[in-house]
Amino acid sequence: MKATIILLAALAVAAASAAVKPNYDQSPFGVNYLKWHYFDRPGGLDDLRTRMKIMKDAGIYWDRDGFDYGDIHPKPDEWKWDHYDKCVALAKQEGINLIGLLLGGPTPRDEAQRKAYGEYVYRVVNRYKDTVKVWEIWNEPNIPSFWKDPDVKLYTLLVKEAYARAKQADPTCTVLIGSTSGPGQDWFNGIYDNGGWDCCDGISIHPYAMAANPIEQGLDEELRLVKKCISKFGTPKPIWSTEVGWRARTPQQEEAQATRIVQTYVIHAANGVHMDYFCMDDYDGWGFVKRDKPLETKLAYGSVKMLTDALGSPGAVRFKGYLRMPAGVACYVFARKGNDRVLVVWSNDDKPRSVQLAQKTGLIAKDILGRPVRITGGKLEVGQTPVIVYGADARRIGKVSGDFNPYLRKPGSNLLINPSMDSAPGNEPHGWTPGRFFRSDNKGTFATTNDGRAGSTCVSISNSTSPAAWDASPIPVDPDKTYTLTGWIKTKAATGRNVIGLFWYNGSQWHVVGTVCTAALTGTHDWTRVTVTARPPRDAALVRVNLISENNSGTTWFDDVTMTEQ
Ligand SMILES: [Ca+2]
Repeated sequence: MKATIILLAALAVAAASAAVKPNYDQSPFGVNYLKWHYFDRPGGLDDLRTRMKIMKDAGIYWDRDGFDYGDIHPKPDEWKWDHYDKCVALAKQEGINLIGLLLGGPTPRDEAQRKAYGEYVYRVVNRYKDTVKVWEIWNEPNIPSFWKDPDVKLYTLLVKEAYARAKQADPTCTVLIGSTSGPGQDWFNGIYDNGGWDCCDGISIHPYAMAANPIEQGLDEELRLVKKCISKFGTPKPIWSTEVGWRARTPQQEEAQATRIVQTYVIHAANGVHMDYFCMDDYDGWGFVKRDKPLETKLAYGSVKMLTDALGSPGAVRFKGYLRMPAGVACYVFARKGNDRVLVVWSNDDKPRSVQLAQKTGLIAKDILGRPVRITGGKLEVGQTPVIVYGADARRIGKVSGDFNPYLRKPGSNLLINPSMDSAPGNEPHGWTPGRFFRSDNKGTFATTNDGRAGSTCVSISNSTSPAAWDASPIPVDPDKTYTLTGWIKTKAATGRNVIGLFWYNGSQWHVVGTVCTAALTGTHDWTRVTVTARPPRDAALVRVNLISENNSGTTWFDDVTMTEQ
């Protein structure tokens, strides 16, 4: 979703026989990006080495970085390698694994441009094949920020060309395709429909959230739905999240950012998905390193280090399952040596909850900011900030199972965030926004009032033009399931169109791929229940519930909305 990634460059070498063997392990922790293009100056490589050490100190051994087409091939007869040679050689020496992002030049629209891109892919992969084994074809081609007028047919043609040329250079490399802004099911369906599915070894996605945190985002469900989508294409292929992140622009936001980053890494690890955090630098508030010399970090840096220490990095993370917890608590179990286990526990919201573990002794707990957490007789209190529990023993902690994943949807449960609207800090209901995502659609008077059902909080729209709607946080949806939307509407001298609707979005949320609405109300009515049931279109990845009041010269109130999955 990042509209502005500045990309870089990189590559390299063949001659570093004395170098440390690259660490091509299965560590799932990565970052974007070391910004190699900043280091093409005296002393620059030493700075880059410093940054690699900072990364590794946090237990992160993967860097996703750009091998910029324009830098490497500035003129028809010129190929410039020196800078990338040095950077890749350094990564090799330092044991940093690279994901090479192959991006740059004009959007390839014709055969000549595709062939030219293919030649660049061949040359880059061939030059660095001893060091760089994972390559990604373009960045976020499903949004106009990176690919003018996104067109999955054209992208698939590019993938076919690039895959053939990459494999010609290095049959053992891994080629990732997609690189979608958002979960991208529509994009992968399109690649499959256009015959490109065989031209990849894995897919990449950028599951940035438009929600408050990964729990409200439904990140666990989102990853499982992407997996389900591509499982229909045949041979299973791995998913890599090559960009995802959370901002903290002030010190007061840093604990929440650290929490979200750790939860995001843990949820990815539990789903077997590699993840590159965007980004190590504090670009626009996203990162966790403010400055490298002298090192100044945000809280998330220490939290990530604690997590990678606990889970083991470098090396594969061994997720074993979940412990059964009280409602609102998640507990992930990871294996260390032998029967040694480490638990990561958190409460879904800011309500602290009591947890009683089956193992009563030998446990030590700390939260991810390093603060000790009291644990007595296996009992502890957990809040939103994740707690790491050390000293767990596989033989004493009780049953560990995938069935205890707290984010598995239960039939009939309400999937919406703050459906009653009663949580309204700052006098706007949490999870609800006036106006539609990516458009304004807020022409009218939008209010949060105490006119709700039984005197509770609700929202209203008056004196609206068309279009006008309250928009809910997006929720991941499964096109194989059916959804029932129910809500309550009250009207006073209402005109126009007053309904509640489901807006199905594609993964990037740049396109509404379908809508369905309840029956409409006009005139004056006390609270009236409205409902509609529908199945999402195949390309839907997310749904936003909209509370709609268009061309209304009166007032319409909305409250108590539910959306369930069947
Ligand atoms: Ca309410």
